[in-house]
Amino acid sequence: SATPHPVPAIQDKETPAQHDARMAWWREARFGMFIHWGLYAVPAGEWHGQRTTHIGEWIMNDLSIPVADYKQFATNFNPTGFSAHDIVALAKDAGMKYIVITSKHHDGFAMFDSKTDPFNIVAATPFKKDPLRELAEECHKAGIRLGFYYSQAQDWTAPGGAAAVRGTHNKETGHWDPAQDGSFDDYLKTKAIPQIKELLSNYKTAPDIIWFDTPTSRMTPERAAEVVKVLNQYPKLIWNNRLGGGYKGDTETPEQYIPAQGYPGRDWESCMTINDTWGYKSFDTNFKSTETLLRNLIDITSKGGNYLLNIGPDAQGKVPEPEVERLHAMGKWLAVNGEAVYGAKATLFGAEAGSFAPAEGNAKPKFVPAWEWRSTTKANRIYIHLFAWPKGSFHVEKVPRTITKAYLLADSSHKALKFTQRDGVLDVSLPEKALDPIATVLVLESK
Ligand code: FHN
Repeated sequence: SATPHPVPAIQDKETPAQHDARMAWWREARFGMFIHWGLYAVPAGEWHGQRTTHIGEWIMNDLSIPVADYKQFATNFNPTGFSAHDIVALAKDAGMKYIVITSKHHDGFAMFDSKTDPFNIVAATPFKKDPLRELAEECHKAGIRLGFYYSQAQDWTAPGGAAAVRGTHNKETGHWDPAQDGSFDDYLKTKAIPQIKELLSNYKTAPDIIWFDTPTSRMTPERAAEVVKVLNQYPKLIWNNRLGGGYKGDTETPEQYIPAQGYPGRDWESCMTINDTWGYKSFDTNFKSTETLLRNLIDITSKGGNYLLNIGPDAQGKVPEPEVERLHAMGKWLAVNGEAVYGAKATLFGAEAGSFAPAEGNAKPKFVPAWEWRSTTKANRIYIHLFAWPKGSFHVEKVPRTITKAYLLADSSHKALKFTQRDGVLDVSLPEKALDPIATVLVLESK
């Protein structure tokens, strides 16, 4: 059995029923918006004529930008195009139920009004406003849940936050400038923990999620326990598995892939980018198609997880248009077919059912969209999300329920389709053409 934590977390103390109650809204939600927005939007992937080949928010580490130079970006950060109202409206229109935004990424720059450290958007920029406050208010009005991403174990501009061997340019921990020297414990005590407290108490309502990123070996059980003491004061808070120190948190967080079997018995959320970067990069135009994004959402839901899909606003605070377009298109599909996603549970046919080419292994980062269909489940309904349209009829075996009616969700009259079911083998007659080329949902009702 696991070693007991120095300080028990909420997950160690609550009953299964209390845990289910705390996770209920999150399990219902299925689809959330990740926002990577910070000072790295100013260089937008390029510094002194050099383009980073890595993700945009890592530019400081990737190009070994000295702390003082990086901090200079703040004097040019004036995102007057940012509208919390528009971003929340975009999330809502896309059918997303929650937002998780970077309050402080590895670069150490706080995107909120922090009294702890002046390296923040209110104190260090001409903008002078707190976008997280605006976001908190707009989310509250719109009924969208809000989470704050916080990089607790790595901070490249705070002394001690980027601790590694001096002089080693280490891509994982980042340490290349004497200004980064210092004690990790001091960093935790004087910056990370006070800022986490601020995030939990600055606004009218406490956030619904703290999304930690990402543990290093320095985040020992004893150090993590100091953070847990703070989290324990917020009994409704959901937090992920990236705190460190052996704390498992509430959610598994596969990044940029869909685990082939999901995580039976654990809540989980795949976070993914729309192009190839989290933080804005002016020259990354490798946007995934709406088809891929929507089928990712369906695939994830069919395995019992949530999809946290990222947008990367630019230095003006504007969301790149190709991202906006795709989110609107997803929302259009969800407006018709959302019933088969929100609150839906994993497939009854096994995670690989419907695959032409089953995804391999948990760690496989590549998305293989060669499927015929995916399935999600509710109490009296099985949903078959058809990606490829079968000729004449849909055939499936081992149906574990007695079906009483079959129809297409996108057919507003819910006209009954003819079907036969014998020994669990079901055949449903289909119209000639799919109602939606990306995914047409066949509903199988049972008593
Ligand atoms: O290093 C970060 C990365 O920049 C990004 O924030 C992702 C999002 O999950 N997480 C980290 C790597 O795990």
